[in-house]
Formats: sequence, structure tokens, C-alpha cells
Amino acid sequence: MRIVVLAGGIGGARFLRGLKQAAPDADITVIGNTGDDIHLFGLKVCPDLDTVMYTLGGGINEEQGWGRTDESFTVKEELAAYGVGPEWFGLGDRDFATHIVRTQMIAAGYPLSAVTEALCSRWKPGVRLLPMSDDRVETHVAVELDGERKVIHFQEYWVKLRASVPADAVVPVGADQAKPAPGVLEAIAAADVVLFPPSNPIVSVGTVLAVPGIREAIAEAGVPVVGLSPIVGNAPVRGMADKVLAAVGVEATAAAVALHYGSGLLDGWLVDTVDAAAVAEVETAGIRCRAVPLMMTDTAATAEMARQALALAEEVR
Ligand code: GDP
Ligand code: FO1
Ligand code: CA
Repeated sequence: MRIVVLAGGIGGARFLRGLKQAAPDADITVIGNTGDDIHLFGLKVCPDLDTVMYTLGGGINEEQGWGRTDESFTVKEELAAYGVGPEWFGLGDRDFATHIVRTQMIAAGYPLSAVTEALCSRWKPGVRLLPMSDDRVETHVAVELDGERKVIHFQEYWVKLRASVPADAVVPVGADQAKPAPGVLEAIAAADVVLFPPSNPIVSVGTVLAVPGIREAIAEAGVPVVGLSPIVGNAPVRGMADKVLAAVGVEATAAAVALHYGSGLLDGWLVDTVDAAAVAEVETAGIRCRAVPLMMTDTAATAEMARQALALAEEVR
């Protein structure tokens, strides 16, 4: 079975670990969000691609969900001693090596997709990890800061400000001009099922879908598209997805997220059992919906979520 998954960072990566266990023989292609990417200290950092690569490759800091295990911060401290920041972004020494390799390869002319493949030849994530695009896309957020409207990089909004300032727009800058990376449209066309993991629907899956051609290819593939809600009990399980949902006028509920994707895109939607009351509303909108446990407490529980998603895909096929 060929499965395509549109993924952000932590939610996407953890779901993929369960999916690999649930479908060990499947051929899984991950289309990763690169809208979170940022240039720091002259280096290109790809948080969501790296989170998937490290999580599936066994190098992730499990508690944190991003960055490397067994990490140290000597380089960052030395940079700070020179007065070189930003200090608010925690780049560790081991992680730095990844960004140095990536930046060096890009400077040598390799596209991000080729660089990602090269990095994955070390980590062996057991999936084909593709960036959504080789073109630069950067998510920016329009916020009100010190009484003024400003547009800042998503990482500044998320990591520095912890989404604590009012935001009224989220813009994937460059997405409209970006082309899907090599292999992306082909993987979608060849897929038997497309899954949206419990990733952020705006700044993770939404950014992937903002690359012209990707949404259309999914619709044209004519295969089941099934998503899992990242919102449980009217709140994100982790992070501040409610803030970016509010910025684009979507309620932080499992049903509102399904309706935001819409029945033109989604065939099936899983909500957590605590949100069972949302099933009827989602089904009325033309999306088949089931309530099952959606907490990724361990790989076994996550694998069961993946099995439920694949079962729902069969139901709507
Ligand atoms: P990010 O790029 O690191 O923010 O990760 P993603 O976009 O892939 O996923 C973030 C989303 O994962 C958040 O909105 C969380 O609510 C969701 N999430 C995290 N853990 C769980 C979980 O155990 N269950 C569900 N249903 N959602 C989760
Ligand atoms: N998230 C944080 O909350 N604080 C950090 O200092 C931080 C550093 C960092 C370094 C490398 C990396 O790949 C990811 C990192 N993240 C950090 C996570 C990440 O940037 C964001 O949480 C996600 O992209 C949000 O979607
Ligand atoms: Ca992210």
C-alpha cells in the first residue's frame, strides 16, 4: 500500500512512528512542511523536516519533541558571548551539524529535496521524506506588537513570543510562486490513501496545501483522504494551534478544523472520544467521521490511531 502523509513537526512525526508500526509493509511518502524554515547564523534550519527525520531515525529529544537527544549548547553560548543571537532559538551543537551540512550542500547547488535525501541516508527514517517544495517559503504572522501592526517570522511568533500577542493573519510567503518538490505530485498521484496526521492545520498541513498543485493533485488522485484531529476537547493537545486558528477565524474545535479542510478535500475525519458529539456535525458536512482515542501516549496507542485512520479510508473508498 502506498501512503502519502502531509506532515508538520511533532504531531506529524509521532503519528508517523505509529503508522510505520501499524503498516510495516507500506510504502510511506511524507510531504514535509518547510514554511517554518528559518535562516539563522547564516545557516538554513528546517525544523519540521528535522523533527520527522530525527524522530523516525532515533535522534530526537523525546521530552522536548524537537532537537537532538544528548544535546549541548556550547556553540550557541559562544555566539552569545560575541553578542550574536538570536538567543531565543535553541540550536544545539549536534543539531548545528545538520544545518551546516544542509547549508553547505545548498550553497553547492543541491536542491533541498536532494539535501534532505542525503541527510536521511544517515538517519534512515524508514519513509521517503520530501520537502513540500525546493523553493523558499516562509510563514509570516501579522501581529499587534507594542501597539503597532507588524509582520514577523513564524518562529519569532511561536518560539520568542509563544503566540502570546494578538495575530490576525498567517501568510506562507513565497508559497504562491513555489513548485512542489520533485516526487511530490508523483507520490500523490500514485497514492492509495492520503493522510493528514494530527499536525497543525494552518501552519503545517495548511502550508503544504498552499503550494500550488498539491491540493489539486490530492483531489485528482481520487483516493481516500483521511485526517486526525490535533484538537482534543476544544484545545490543542500541545502547542498553541488555537492561536493560529483564531488568527484565520477558525474555532479551536475538532469539527471546525474538519470543516476548514472541507468535504472537497477530506473524505474522513477522526476525532477523539471526548469529542464524540462533533461526529454528527462533521458527517452533516459530508465528511465521514468516527470518534476514537487520539492521544499519542506511546507508539502502540499511536499505531492504533493509524489503524483507525486506514480503516476509515477503506470505509470511504
Ligand atoms: P509542530 O510543527 O512541531 O508544531 O507539529 P505538527 O504541526 O506536526 O503538530 C502539532 C499539533 O500536534 C498540535 O496542534 C497538537 O495539538 C497536536 N498533537 C500533539 N500531540 C498530540 C496527540 O497526542 N494527539 C493529538 N490528537 N494531537 C496531538
Ligand atoms: N521550539 C521552541 O519552542 N524553542 C526552541 O528554542 C526551538 C529550537 C529549535 C531548534 C531546531 C528545531 O528543529 C526546532 C526547534 N524548535 C524550538 C521547534 C520548532 O521550531 C517549532 O516548535 C515548530 O516548528 C513549531 O511548529
Ligand atoms: Ca512546525
